[in-house]
Amino acid sequence: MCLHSFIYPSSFHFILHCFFTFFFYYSFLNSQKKKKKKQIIFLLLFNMVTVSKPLIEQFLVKPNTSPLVIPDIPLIDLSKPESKQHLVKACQDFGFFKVVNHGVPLKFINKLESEAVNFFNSPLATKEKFGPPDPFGYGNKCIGRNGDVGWVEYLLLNAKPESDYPENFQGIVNDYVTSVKTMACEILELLADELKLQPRNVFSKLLKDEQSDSVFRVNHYPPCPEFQENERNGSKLVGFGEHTDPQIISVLRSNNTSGLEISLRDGSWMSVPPDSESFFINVGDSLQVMTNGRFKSVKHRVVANGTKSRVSMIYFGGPPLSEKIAPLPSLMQGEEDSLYKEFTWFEYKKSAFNSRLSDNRLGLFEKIIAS
Ligand SMILES: O=C(O)CCC(=O)C(=O)O
Repeated sequence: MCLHSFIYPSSFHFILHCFFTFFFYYSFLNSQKKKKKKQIIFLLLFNMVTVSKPLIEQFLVKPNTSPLVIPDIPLIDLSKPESKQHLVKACQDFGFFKVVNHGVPLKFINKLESEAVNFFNSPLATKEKFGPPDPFGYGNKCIGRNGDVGWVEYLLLNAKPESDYPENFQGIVNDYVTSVKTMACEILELLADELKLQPRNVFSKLLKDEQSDSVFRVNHYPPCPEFQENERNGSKLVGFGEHTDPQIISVLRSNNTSGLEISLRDGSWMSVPPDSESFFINVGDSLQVMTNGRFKSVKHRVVANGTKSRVSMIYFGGPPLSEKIAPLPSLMQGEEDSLYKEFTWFEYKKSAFNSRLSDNRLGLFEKIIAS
């Protein structure tokens, strides 16, 4: 797919746009005096050079350092009794892991993926009927409302059962989300067990609550052949800029196209090999706070590529808006101080929505502890 076809529904629309733009400038020029005409032509030429070159450049980032030693992504088999210990270790060390034997039926995954592919293959005008996202709906290249862009189109949906979805997604999203949420709750309960927290649903009840503010997102990163030229210069094409997820836990599944990268403690970026039969789990900011920093909310990003399309679906398990997010007292040892000021999920979400993707969103809620 070339640049203009990702922006315009068809080449015809692109040509029509060029024609009217040319006509507009031509009539405008004819209405000006000779000296002014020269200035305008100069400005136009200048703009043509700077505007035609940089479209792709808005989406490029220079690669950061790669890890010296590439660690293994923790792999957790949910059918094994010892998975609890591994889960806690993975949340502490990486804030990220892969799960197998997850119990989510393959047919739910496949149905949703094929419906997502149909949706993203439909004409732009059809997709735009579901946009712009407010906060739910179809979005294209603009992520959030603070100027973040990525080589991605997406559907952001409410994860509550019976929400209003594009017609072909009805039922299919519910089946998938219900099943993935069950897995997320099981993981959260195993974590609570291993941390000796009572009751064991201390985290999972927030996702199970009727008022849980959970969302579901399907992302499509189209291939971008124009990018291959830049790839040779060592740049990367941003699909989804670096960020942490604000919620409690995120459950990600993608097709077999790579692109996801996680940030390691030394600041390097590690590419996560895709695996369409497993799920990847991210610790979110809220879980980091509830564990007073024991679990790490993982910084991650997606790089798109020149030839293959990536489709990912992510369930973001969040608490009710009124929920106070604070370190669990039963986890605090001795004189341990809370690292965070108190806030509700509503306050944190609002603050996150007003920030850029890469901002340190939790920074605003950290306490400065006198030593
Ligand atoms: O598409 C992906 O693989 C991850 C996207 C992501 O991080 C997000 O939607 O928050």
